[in-house]
Amino acid sequence: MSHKAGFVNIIGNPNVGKSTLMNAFVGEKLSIITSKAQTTRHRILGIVNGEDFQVVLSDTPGIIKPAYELQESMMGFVKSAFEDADVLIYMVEIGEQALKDEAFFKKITNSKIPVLLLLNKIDKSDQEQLEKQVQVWSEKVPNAEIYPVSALEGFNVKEVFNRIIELLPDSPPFYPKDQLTDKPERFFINETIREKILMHYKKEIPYAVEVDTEEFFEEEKIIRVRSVIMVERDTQKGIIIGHKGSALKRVGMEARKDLEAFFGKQIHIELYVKVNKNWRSNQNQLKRFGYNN
Ligand SMILES: Nc1nc2c(ncn2[C@@H]2O[C@H](COP(=O)(O)OP(=O)(O)OP(=O)(O)O)[C@@H](O)[C@H]2O)c(=O)[nH]1
Ligand SMILES: [Mg+2]
Repeated sequence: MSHKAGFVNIIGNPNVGKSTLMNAFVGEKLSIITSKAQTTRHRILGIVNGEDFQVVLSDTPGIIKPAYELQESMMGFVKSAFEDADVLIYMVEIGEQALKDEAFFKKITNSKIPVLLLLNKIDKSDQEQLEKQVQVWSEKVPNAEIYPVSALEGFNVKEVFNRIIELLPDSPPFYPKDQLTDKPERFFINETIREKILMHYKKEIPYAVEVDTEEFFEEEKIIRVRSVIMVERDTQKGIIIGHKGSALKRVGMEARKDLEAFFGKQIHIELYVKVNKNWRSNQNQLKRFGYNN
């Protein structure tokens, strides 16, 4: 029996729904999703296994012009996703403008590998607008196959997945068939906590935050973790903690709820906040948090 396998890498502007799509393909909440741009900071693998196929999806950060080291590193992940893709998914949302980064856009339009351009969030659009948009994008990216989708509502997701399988090369699997992702448990703890911070804090705060799980003990019935929320300044620390610790408590409670569902086990999270001045611009700190590429 023949077996197909390959890398399918999802790229596009911030906030267009890349992570929502990956989670829909995998059927698990591997990537965090929020209404804010730059939610995803890493390249995250989501592996979908079948008897005769293995699709290795990559969710990547939204493409931006980097302003500091962290963002440089995020764009490094995007770059790497161009290098090993067997199929490229370029996701755009209804009504958006093209990528601000010309070089990345050229890589898509000059791509030698198949490009699926997914026009997302069509649940927010009507037939007339949709037809116009398909026209616009087929001119901008003539080498792509265009699919209107709703990652949120699952519209056309299955059809796109079937097309991906058709396009994959014959190959043995790259990962064990029971593997779902390349990231360790701690990563999902960090990300879930960061998702709550993106949801509950305004302006610059979520962008100044990094989460690091320093301790992870798995017992038979419970997982005990100790995670530190890093901020860049003292004032940010006070905001994260909130009045009598109420804001921090909410983050911990909500993260615990999600993580208990994810791991299928009781979780105890100890959270604390630490100032780590300018970690976003510090190469050594970034390396420590997994932004070395
Ligand atoms: N209406 C609608 N909203 C969607 C759809 N797909 C995603 N969204 C919403 O769009 C927002 C961004 O979704 P994400 O999946 O986090 O987007 P992303 O491209 O991964 O964003 P970054 O990681 O910041 O680059 C969230 O509020 C999603 O719920 C869709 O098909 N329809
Ligand atoms: Mg994302």
